[in-house]
Amino acid sequence: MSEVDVCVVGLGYIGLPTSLVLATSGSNVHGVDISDTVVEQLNAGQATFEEPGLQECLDAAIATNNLSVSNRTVPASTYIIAVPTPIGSDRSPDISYVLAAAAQIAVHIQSGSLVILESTSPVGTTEAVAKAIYSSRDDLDPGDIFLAHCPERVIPGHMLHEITTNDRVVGGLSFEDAEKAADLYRTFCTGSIHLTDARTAELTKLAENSFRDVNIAFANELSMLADELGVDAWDVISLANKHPRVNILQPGPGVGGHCIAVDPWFLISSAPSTTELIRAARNVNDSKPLFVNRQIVQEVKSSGRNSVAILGLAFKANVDDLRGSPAVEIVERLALENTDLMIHVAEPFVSELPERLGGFPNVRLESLESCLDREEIVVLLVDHDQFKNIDSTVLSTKRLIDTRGLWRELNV
Ligand code: SAJ
Repeated sequence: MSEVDVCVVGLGYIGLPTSLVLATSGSNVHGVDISDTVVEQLNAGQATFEEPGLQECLDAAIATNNLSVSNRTVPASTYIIAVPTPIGSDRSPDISYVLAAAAQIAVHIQSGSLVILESTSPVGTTEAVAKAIYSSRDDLDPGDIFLAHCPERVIPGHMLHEITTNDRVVGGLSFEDAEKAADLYRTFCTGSIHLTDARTAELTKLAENSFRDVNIAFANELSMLADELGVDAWDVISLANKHPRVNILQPGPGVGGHCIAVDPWFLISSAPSTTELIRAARNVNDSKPLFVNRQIVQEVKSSGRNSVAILGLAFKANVDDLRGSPAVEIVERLALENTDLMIHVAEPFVSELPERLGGFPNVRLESLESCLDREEIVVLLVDHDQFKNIDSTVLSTKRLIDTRGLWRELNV
């Protein structure tokens, strides 16, 4: 392979698709990941997670000869940091992976290099990356390199479409930095590129995800309120949404994944006394799994049964991602607090139970058919397409807890 144009650090849910679309759009890309399994799998031509079109895009990138993958950063004209930014046990942001990536690329950087931070980050992180690079390189003067934050915006399930079509916000440490980064995105993105400064871009991304969290919290609170008042929440939402200026989101068993449930904490942590609404929304969404647990236990008691079927473990529909999933949390609590209850789980996107559930003797992963054949109580936690197609005559014989309102549409 000839000289590397872009070195992407972190080949997870964002770094991998970004590397692939860059490679298929003509850039020479070197992808870097600390996981040997990820590197081996990609070098063997296999996509590392379930996402529509990802395998085909990997095949296409390999065919261009524009893609290489290893666990070491290499010299390149542009570096993209796409590593995780989790929260710690005290819910404060942990940017150590970003700073570690900055240290890795700092050794290769030259005057005129472009560094882009894609990871969702607390306000001020792009400046911290600049500081980390310059403090380890006495030979570079501030302004010698271009630095920008270009937060990712893709939604799992539609990543490859959104990565090339969504508008992007590019925030530079200077206007020139933003312009330089925007040029790279223009090579593969047909959406508009909006230039701003790095801090504005950081806060914009956190505002987007917090906005969604607050709106889902409203739907979740409404669903609990409707339950208390004996009204169907989905009827209310569907009727309220007929108003031209109302658009209530969908309630569920809680908010999962590693973005919507995490990013609001970056804001709360930065400005604890100015983020009351954002914190309240987090608390509402975090309380929803407990509410569902109580519903299940109540149904078990009133039925006199000692087993249930749980449909879905993923954090949302049609993905294989179990990270931060409220469904996993619900099953774990149920198993832990009800040792006499047998829990049969159907999750078509996984072949084994996640570590958190694997140790429970009363939790078993089964096929959907066997769960439905055997169980009277059926709890829907994820609205996967497979669950939409269950025969309504089968469902009509069950005691149902439908946390997503999926079967309501089937008029069961
Ligand atoms: N959820 C509901 N009700 C809804 C919508 C979602 O309960 O009406 C739940 C889902 O089931 C899931 C969680 O919320 O548990 C989050 O799912 P999501 O589809 O809202 O979002 P993510 O986490 O898959 O992706 C979000 C997106 N952000 C926004 O829509 C503002 C995506 O564009 C971001 O790129 C992504 O976060 C990210 O990585 O930041």
